Order: sequence, then C-alpha cells, then structure tokens
Amino acid sequence: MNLLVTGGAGFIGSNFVHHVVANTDHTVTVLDKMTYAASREALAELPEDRVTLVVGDIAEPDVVDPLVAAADAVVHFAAESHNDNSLNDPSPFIRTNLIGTFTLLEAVRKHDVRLHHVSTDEVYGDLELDDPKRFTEDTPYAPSSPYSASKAGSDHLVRAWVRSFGVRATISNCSNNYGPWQHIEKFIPRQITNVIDGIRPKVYGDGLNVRDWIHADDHSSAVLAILERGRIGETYLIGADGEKNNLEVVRLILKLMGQPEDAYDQVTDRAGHDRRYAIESGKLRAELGWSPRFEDFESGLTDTIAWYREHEDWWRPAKDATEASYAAKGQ
Ligand code: NAD
Ligand code: TDX
Repeated sequence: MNLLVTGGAGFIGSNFVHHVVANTDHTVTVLDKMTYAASREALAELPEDRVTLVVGDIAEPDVVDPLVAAADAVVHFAAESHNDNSLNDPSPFIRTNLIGTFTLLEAVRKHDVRLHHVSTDEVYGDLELDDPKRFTEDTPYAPSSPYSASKAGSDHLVRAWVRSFGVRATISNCSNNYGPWQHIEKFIPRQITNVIDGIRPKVYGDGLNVRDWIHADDHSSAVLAILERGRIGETYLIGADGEKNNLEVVRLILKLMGQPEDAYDQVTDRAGHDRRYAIESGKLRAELGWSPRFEDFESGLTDTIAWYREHEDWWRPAKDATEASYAAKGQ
C-alpha cells in the first residue's frame, strides 16, 4: 500500500512512519505543514524509496486532493495538539483540526480511499479521581478545552461522513503519549529539560490530575493494527493502563535524574484543567489482539530521559521561547 500520513513529521506521526517502515512493505507519503511542532530530523535516516515528505496544509483542497487520489489509505495525525496553546489562541485549532479534517474527508469521499482518524481521550471530558469507571467507546462526548472540542468535532465529522456518505473510516482515541521527539511544551519533556537546565519542574495546581500514560511506540502499533484489521465505522480506544498523577510523574523524573523528589514548584493551574483521564482498551485488545510492549513506565521514562539528554541539539532552540511563554502566564 501507499499510505498518506498527515502530520507525519510530528511527535506521534513520525513514530508511526518509523513503525510502518520497520514492520510492513508499505510506502509512505507524509503531508505536513511543518509547524513549530514538526521536525525533519524525526524523519531522517528513513529510506528515500519508502518515505516522501510533502510540505503542505491539510486544510488546502488543492494540496490534499491529488495526494489522497494517489493513496491506498490515509492515516490522519495532523493537528494542533497542545491544550495550553488552544487557551492562548484557539483559531489554528479550528482551522487545522476541523477544516483540515473536513478537507480530508471530502477527498477520501471523492476518491473512495480508506481513512484512519487519530484522536484523543480528551473528547470524553474528565473523570473524578475516585470514579471506578474508565472511558469506553460508549462514553458520551464532553470536551473541556478548545483543543479537545476541536478534536471532538473532527470525530463527529468522520462519523457523519461514514454514516451519510459511506466513507470507509475508523477512529482511535488514545491517552497521553510519551517518548522521544515530543515537543518540550508538553508535560514530561518540559520537566526533563527543566531539570537538565537546573530549573525546578512546574506542576499545575495541586498536581493530583491523573493522566493515563502510553509509550508512543505502543500507540503506533495500535494504529497500524486498526488500519489493517479494524472494522470500518468503528471506534477503538487505545490505552496501556498507565494512570499516574502529575506529582507521581514529576517525583519519578526528579528521582531518575538524581534530584530530591520534592524539588518542584506548584504554579498557576490550567483553565478548565481536566481532572482525570482513564482508558478501558478491552475492545482493541480482544478484537485485534493488540497489547502494549512498554508496560513498565519507569523504564520507558528512563529511556526517554536518556534520549532528551542525548538530543539537546534538537530541543535547545525551542527552550527559551517555550519557558518565556509559560512564565508570562505564571506557569
Ligand atoms: P504534534 O503537535 O507533535 O504534531 C502534529 C503535526 O501535525 C506536526 O508535525 C505539524 O506540523 C502537523 N500539522 C499541524 N497543522 C497542520 C496542517 N494544517 N496541515 C498539515 N500538517 C499539520 O502532535 P502529536 O502529539 O504527535 O499528536 C498527533 C495526533 O495524535 C493529533 O491528532 C493528536 O490529537 C493525537 N493524540 C495525541 C496524543 C498525545 O499525547 N500527544 C494523545 C492522543 C491523541
Ligand atoms: O508544565 C506543565 N505542568 C503541568 O502540571 C505542563 C505542560 C502540563 N502540566 C499538566 C497538565 C496535565 O494535567 O500535566 C498534564 C499533562 O499535560 P500535557 O502534556 O499538556 O498533556 P494533556 O493536556 O493531558 O494532553 C495530551 O494528551 C492528550 C496531549 O498534549 C494531547 O495532544 C492529547 O490529545
């Protein structure tokens, strides 16, 4: 197959491209706007006869249409992805996540091309800390932020194009990813690079918010399984039973980096901050036989810390501006 992978120069998209090259015979065309979140380095060393990068915007029909026409399947990762940025300025989230997904849907509809839409557990809103329930494919949508509302809207568009136009699509909603190549605006790489720089980690509010962590390699293997064996029109939740609160994560980062575990600051909370995410991934595991490879968070985090220590050249240019933007909000 020739796969069109949108957002393939981002954190998870680039991981997926490596996964496809290593585990299949497919060729890949990456369509990526190369925003601040993209990196060419993440796609370096891939075989040129298997992977081609096209720089362009998924919200431009003239860019999208011929690429979709030439593809056997589209895997749609491209998005504005950071909640804090969506609170500062929602407009790029509306354009990319909603208009961009609409533009892709019209192209796959016209050319009858299979689509897999990559989404997030944040579309379901949040859970109480003591709620025994986890999110399932049947949980009602209740997004909190402009980012999660735009992703929820994109999911609804995909579902409507499946039902009304017979588009051959699947959807996945995954929990929080960690691993190499994640932009340092995000929680885990922000704190690792802070510690490297001698800055105390910054935890929002009381730090008791829970995220359900999964390694990006496991997200990629799940997306490939759904693309190859998922039932058309279905949604699959992806998660690896990795619930941890933010204080636990920060304390572990500090410990693994040889610092006192209480050497962090508590800072201004995020507006509308979701309390807890938790994924029940039984459908994916039972139907498609998927299971995560990284079940030990501490060892995955140890590798991730080593990776950021070894790739300072990659993240350093973004560090000062990222921290200045947080500092302006007391974070
Ligand atoms: P990222 O911000 O690291 O990468 C996004 C990529 O999309 C970048 O390469 C960027 O240049 C590209 N892009 C942005 N706007 C574009 C446009 N208009 N046209 C073409 N390309 C564009 O994001 P990520 O963390 O890798 O997330 C990828 C996908 O996975 C997103 O759809 C996100 O909602 C979803 N997701 C992420 C997580 C997570 O924990 N990071 C969890 C669940 C789901
Ligand atoms: O400096 C920080 N301090 C802090 O306490 C940052 C950047 C974050 N946090 C908290 C907020 C969250 O409770 O850490 C948690 C994780 O924050 P993010 O890394 O911003 O992730 P989150 O908002 O949970 O969203 C992520 O997972 C779902 C991804 O960014 C989304 O793209 C994905 O859809």
